[in-house]
Amino acid sequence: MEIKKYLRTRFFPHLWCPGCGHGIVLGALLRAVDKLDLNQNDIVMVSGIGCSSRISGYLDFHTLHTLHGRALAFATGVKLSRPELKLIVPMGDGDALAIGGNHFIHACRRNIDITAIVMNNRIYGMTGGQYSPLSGAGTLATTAPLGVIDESFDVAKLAVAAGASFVARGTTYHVQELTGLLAKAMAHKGFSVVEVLSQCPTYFGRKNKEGGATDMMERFKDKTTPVGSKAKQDDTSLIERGVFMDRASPEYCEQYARVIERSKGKA
Ligand SMILES: Cc1ncc(C[n+]2csc(CCOP(=O)(O)OP(=O)(O)O)c2C)c(N)n1
Ligand code: SF4
Repeated sequence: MEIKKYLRTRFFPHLWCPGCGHGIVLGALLRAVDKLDLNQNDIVMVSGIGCSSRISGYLDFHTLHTLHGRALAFATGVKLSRPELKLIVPMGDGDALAIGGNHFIHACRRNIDITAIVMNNRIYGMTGGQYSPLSGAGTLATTAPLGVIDESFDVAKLAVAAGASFVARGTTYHVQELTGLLAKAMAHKGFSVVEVLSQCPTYFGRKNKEGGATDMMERFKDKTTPVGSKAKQDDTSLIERGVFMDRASPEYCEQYARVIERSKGKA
């Protein structure tokens, strides 16, 4: 794969810390785009604010770097006005599920044809390590030096319950699997969500004494298991990877086009 054609190399070196998982997600995403043979001029990437959201700056697609938590709202507008384009929205766990939680749920419910990538490093990386909705009780963060008391939740289950028609989870350790999941998500018609367990060694790793980037990735290997595996029955604390939902369901822009047709009929 000729990776450079997808990159805006003039913006390099990138701002990610050494060992950050977000660059691995970028690599997997590009391999998925290449695998599907998508035309980069047909791709619109919309992002909010965060280390994860910086992905849009480095890629030579049509890109919009918008407001923290509002990427899905902007992407919905783009998709409704140009339904033929492929929309990808990379978000951090804070971006997608704290300030942007409302937009996330409603994008799932509408089943609009957008691929949302939730890069879950369990922390607000860009702003200095504040705890996020996915940090989890008992973890440490700059805003919780004595331990987080808020419980986290399962993004994949939330997405399924809210109506997303494709939902998957991968990690930065299982990079080939991640490429496959991202390709499936982008090929899917409807709202697709891929949660990626990604490491922030600078804040989450350091605060929680998880070691360096490679130790954190080893943990993704040890603490996850393919969906439906026997290992999960034996150890319920394991986090499942793979596809949780993949179903055909009416897509929002197509439904909206029918409403327009009906309105013309009435006129
Ligand atoms: C409306 C608004 N509120 C707060 C911020 C500050 N802010 C920027 S990025 C961010 C959180 C970043 O965390 P996350 O979305 O999880 O992404 P990461 O940096 O960890 O990849 C916050 C709170 C902002 N830019 N705009
Ligand atoms: S602060 Fe964390 S999320 Fe942000 S670039 Fe550094 S390692 Fe990555």
